[in-house]
Amino acid sequence: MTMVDFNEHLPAQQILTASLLTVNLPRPPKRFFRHGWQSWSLAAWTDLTPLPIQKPYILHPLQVDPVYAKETRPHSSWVGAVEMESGKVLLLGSLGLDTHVFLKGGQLEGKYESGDGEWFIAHGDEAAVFSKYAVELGKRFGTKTNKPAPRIWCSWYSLYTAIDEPLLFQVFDDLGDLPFDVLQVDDGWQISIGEWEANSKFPSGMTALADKIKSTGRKAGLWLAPLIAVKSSKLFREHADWFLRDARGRFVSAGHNWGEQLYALDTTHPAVIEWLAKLMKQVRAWGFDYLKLDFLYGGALPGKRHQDIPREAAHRLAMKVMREAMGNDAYFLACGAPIIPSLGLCDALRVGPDVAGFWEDHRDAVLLYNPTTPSTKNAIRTTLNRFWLNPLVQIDPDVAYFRSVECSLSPEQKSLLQDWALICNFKATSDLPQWLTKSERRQLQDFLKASPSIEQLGPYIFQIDNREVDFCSVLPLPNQPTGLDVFSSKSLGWLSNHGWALKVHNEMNKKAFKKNKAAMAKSK
Ligand code: 9PG
Repeated sequence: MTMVDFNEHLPAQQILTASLLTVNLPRPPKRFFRHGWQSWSLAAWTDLTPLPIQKPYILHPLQVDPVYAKETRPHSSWVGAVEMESGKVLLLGSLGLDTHVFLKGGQLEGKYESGDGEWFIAHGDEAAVFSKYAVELGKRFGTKTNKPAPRIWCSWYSLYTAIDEPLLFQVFDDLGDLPFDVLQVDDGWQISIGEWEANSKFPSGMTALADKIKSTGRKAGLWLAPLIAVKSSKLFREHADWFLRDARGRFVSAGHNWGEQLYALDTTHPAVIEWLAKLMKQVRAWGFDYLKLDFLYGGALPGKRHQDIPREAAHRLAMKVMREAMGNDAYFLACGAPIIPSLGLCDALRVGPDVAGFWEDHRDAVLLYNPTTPSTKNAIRTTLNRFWLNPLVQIDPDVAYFRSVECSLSPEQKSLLQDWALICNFKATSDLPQWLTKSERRQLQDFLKASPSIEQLGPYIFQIDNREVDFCSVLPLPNQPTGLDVFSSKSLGWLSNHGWALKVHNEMNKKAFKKNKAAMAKSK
């Protein structure tokens, strides 16, 4: 174990090699910076009181690092920081994979899951220490690719899984001259999670879908979740031996979604590597040049692998194989992905949870204490706290909303989200052209064409051209339940841990998606 004291002799920045590194703090800090493991996991400054364990537990593999999901002391993936009384920040960040940082009493502790590796320690101004950390990460993992950030229309946040060929073809036509570079088809086109072929809602097939998009003068984009599968898929039925198991031989859970249990591929298995490469080539051959690869945490879950390598190295292996197979000329957006192990291997990285047509959901925020589920506040909060990753990868804050249909965001909340997209320089929306009023369509048009000058004035305040925008309203974490909510929280926590309850919830969601679709047909 290596130990350093945080006192006046500690260099402003240094790199040490250790498997376990402890920094002794002279006084208890004011705040702790925690950085969630993957795209959707929370990144935020928090106080030092134990954080409630987010619910439902059944979703831990899909929302946080399952290894540390039940740790209530302040802790963080790869990098943690403390703010001292003086306002100065001490950052402890690893320059390797499979690492975790804890605040234990008066000590900041960094730990490699196996072996040892480098640690970066710096103190000073918050912005300066994070930017120096990013420089060191960049040297080891790579920095931003020099592709221009495309402007994307994505089918998810309006139609969800209720997409089909006639509907999408209609949308693509109706987008008219809106200056999008990519039209991206999201979840809902595939036979199942694991079977990446067109389902019966796309009778003309995937090449026809890509061709239709290309005929509008844009690039075709496609969503896939290549590292996970459901048990009912052909992939799982035919190749159960390709899936990740624990030391006792049981399949490792990759969480629960679409009303089904998810499983993860063992990306060190030679047949899996071959399959992944073939899939990427297939998708390119169909004509898709923009790939949103999602649920990528599946490659880094803990388990016993065919090749005995650390879990995040296994994730990088899968990322490399997919990147190489799709070719460097494809645009690769990684989503639901462990953050540091994805650097240098993708063009863009989702750095927060999903946005939604609402600000915050009381059930998820307060009753389940879950900051990773879709909500505009959750999305801006986590992405703001990951803005320091900007020099390393194109950061994706998720889509912005311009519509009033199927959206309860206030005009101020919508502007905040749009401004945040301008700052991140990642412009996307799912708004259906049919849903936009004339003035909303004009706003979208202006947004897509804009290239404002951006200056960061403070951790959460930016200047966009001559406007100052303050994002502090997204920062507060939900209050813990009180009164009747304590009871509701307990019962909901219990209920939501059951697969059948999530299945019922999924069916209700699907109904709502179909309602959206019907609303669209009516608005024609
Ligand atoms: C398609 C979607 C969209 C979206 C992705 C991802 O349970 N969860 O916590 C959870 C979080 C995000 C999520 C799905 C489930 O969404 O981020 O943009 O592509 O998949 O299914």
